[in-house]
Amino acid sequence: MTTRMVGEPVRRVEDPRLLTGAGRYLDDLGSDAVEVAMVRSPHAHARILDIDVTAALEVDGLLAIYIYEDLSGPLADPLPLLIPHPALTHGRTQYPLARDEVNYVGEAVVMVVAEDRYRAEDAAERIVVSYQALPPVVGLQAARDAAHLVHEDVPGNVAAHFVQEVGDASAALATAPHRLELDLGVERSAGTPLETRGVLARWDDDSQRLRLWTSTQTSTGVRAAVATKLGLDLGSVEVITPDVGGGFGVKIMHPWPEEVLVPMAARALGRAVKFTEDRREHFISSAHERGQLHKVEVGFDDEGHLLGLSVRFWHDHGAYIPYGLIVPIITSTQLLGPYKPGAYRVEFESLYTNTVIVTPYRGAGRPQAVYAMERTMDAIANYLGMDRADVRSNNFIQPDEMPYDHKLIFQDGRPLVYDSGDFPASLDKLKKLVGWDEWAEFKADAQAEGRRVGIGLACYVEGTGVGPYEGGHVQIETTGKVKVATGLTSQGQGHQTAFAQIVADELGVAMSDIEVVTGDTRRFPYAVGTFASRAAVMSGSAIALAARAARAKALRVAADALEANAEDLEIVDGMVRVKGSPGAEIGLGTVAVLSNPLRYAFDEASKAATQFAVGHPDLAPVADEDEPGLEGRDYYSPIRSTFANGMHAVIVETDPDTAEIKILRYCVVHDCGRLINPLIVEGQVHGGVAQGIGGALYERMAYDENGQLQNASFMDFLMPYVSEMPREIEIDHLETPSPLNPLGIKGAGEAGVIPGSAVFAAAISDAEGFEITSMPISPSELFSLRQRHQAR
Ligand code: MCN
Repeated sequence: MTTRMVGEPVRRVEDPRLLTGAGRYLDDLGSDAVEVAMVRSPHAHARILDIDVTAALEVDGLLAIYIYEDLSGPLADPLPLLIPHPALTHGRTQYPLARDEVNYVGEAVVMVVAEDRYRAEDAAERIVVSYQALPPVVGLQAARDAAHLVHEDVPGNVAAHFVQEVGDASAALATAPHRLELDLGVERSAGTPLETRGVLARWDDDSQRLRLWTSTQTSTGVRAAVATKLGLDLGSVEVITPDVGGGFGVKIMHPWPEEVLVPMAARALGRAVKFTEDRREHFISSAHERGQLHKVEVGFDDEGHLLGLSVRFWHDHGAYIPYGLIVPIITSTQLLGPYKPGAYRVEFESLYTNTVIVTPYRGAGRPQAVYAMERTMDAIANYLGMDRADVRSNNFIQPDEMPYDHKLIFQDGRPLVYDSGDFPASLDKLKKLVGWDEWAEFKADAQAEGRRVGIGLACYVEGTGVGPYEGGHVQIETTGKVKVATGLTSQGQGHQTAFAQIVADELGVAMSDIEVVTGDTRRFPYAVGTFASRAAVMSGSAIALAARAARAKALRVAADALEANAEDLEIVDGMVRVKGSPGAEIGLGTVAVLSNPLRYAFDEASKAATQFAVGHPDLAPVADEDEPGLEGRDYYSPIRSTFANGMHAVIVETDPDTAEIKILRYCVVHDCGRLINPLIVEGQVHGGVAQGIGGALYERMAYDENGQLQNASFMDFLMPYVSEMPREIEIDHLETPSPLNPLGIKGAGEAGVIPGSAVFAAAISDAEGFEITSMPISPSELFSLRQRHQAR
């Protein structure tokens, strides 16, 4: 009997290769390529007066210098605005090279191509750009004050203003027995993948085709953009994603300026051209996120039931908006978490600032949303003197209320309807795991020893598996091996393993006989991409459907060969056999040969199959409805997102003298529906929790008032190392399957990061006895807060 693979903690098949240094990342490719260096703006806001390249022309090995005036056709237009939204009334995107104005330090102004990077950098250094500095708008307060404008034609720096309301929140607030107001802030941060951005392009003059390798989360998006910008057919552009050393949302953007400029140069020069971003460039010219200020008003009754909730927030969108309003819209809808809010009004403004652009970073607006909502829950509990967990459970949507329609519009433009989840069961599990009911005793004992300890709890719901579609292709080879392809890309999520598990179950073949390819438009040309925790739901479902199609055909063909009914067949260990009839069997490889009208093969592995076919001269030809080959292709397109959920608790200890914040325990209860691979999901949760800890305690983009990023290196931008992580992240799973897809899956890739700021703010507040309202929080900030509270 073949063991079922879905649900098993299978070790990742990717790891032996990656862990032994055999991975092939972008910069490992193209040893023959000439290289690019970019001249970037040193000003946060300035007019370009002149670009003098004379001195650069003398650099030996220089091949080309491009400024805006060298761009023509669609390349001279601003980069596309992805995912437009009616509320985005003042969308502005950047030109591939700045035209007459720069709007953040790091904006690309000139591209230099030379025989190697050294010479490209030498030439770049000799280019003199004259600027007229303009007053920069740095930070949300400056953007709101609007003393200066980022874009002259955008009044008040307001790119978008959006309101959604269910019920009458003002009336509910006015009549509620109790009412609280909170001001809550989260600072700007960023995903910082170990591998920075990079792109390599080769132009083939004979076939007039472009081949592009790029470190991306969206290979098909890059292909579409490059084809459009260079005036090529989609079919003339191939995009291949090599190993990607992390993306975390940064590489969701498409195209980056370099992704269209490098192929342009490759075509013009007839040389392979490569760009590899350095670390400082990554900080100042890729993307950031998180910066938001929130004003919450909440009305509730004596048991803490929410009656009315009104949230206004301001979102720092940076200098341009390439990625629509995805982040603030996610905040505005996912803020509700597992709760029924009563009447709800949410309103946000997206504001331009003279800082790096904003695109979704793992969690995408949810860490801020959960922080705002969970701080509100804690405030209600403190006000009423209630247990923090009880206030939450009093407001939970109950399992028998699923599907639950919030009567709001979600980020994908569809109704915000939760499909599944059992929040009371999750909370019970978390309380048991962390010892919630024993906490008061633990805390009292610790306090008696002069220690400051605190516990925090935070709940979240996450829309995952967003559409519109993803596809899968499953091909059974004449060797009996199976090749699987899907168009989305992988950045370390273990897709090769998880997708192979799905196919192993659907086809009854060993995982070692399955090869999975992602992010290669030659293998699968249609796809959306890897973001929003969607790969498992979208490609996992599509691949399962494709495998089912391949299986159905295998059974049809084998039924002919075995003179049996297809319904009486099963596939076990790669053999199609008649149930209950030992000996009547045929290998899948043989079935693949039989599915090929030529019915002969030259390779050794297929010889036996050929003989089998020749020995059955009366075999029916490939049935009329079938195409030759043993393969299946299918697409999965959900009616709406499926909603994962989880709850985290952390116990911290703060040093009474130094205000150092130590993590004593970190507990997670997580529900991503049916688990394909618990080991991978736990790895994803661990990585996410690490980023959540970073967001809560360390990571922030420290801009000065001139818009210069002060910490654009790993020396200065603090991240949690293994030494800052808790010794263990304790995880318990709850599996409430999604009814929306064939495998009952919900996404898991972002979950770990989402409650980070909320849960730490709660725990530190509990330890200190005053409320934390701005994140991240460092020991020195905690120290100052203590002094301020003592002075009161
Ligand atoms: N999985 C599973 N069972 C489930 C759900 C998921 O076994 N019920 C597995 C999947 O098969 C997949 C992994 O968990 O191998 C994550 O699946 P999913 O939730 O579908 O998320 P995606 O694969 O779409 O990954 C995207 C998500 C996002 S949005 C960011 S950002 C992120 C993340 O994943 N960036 C990452 N995890 C990352 N992990 C690494 N190493 N590097 C990144 O850049």
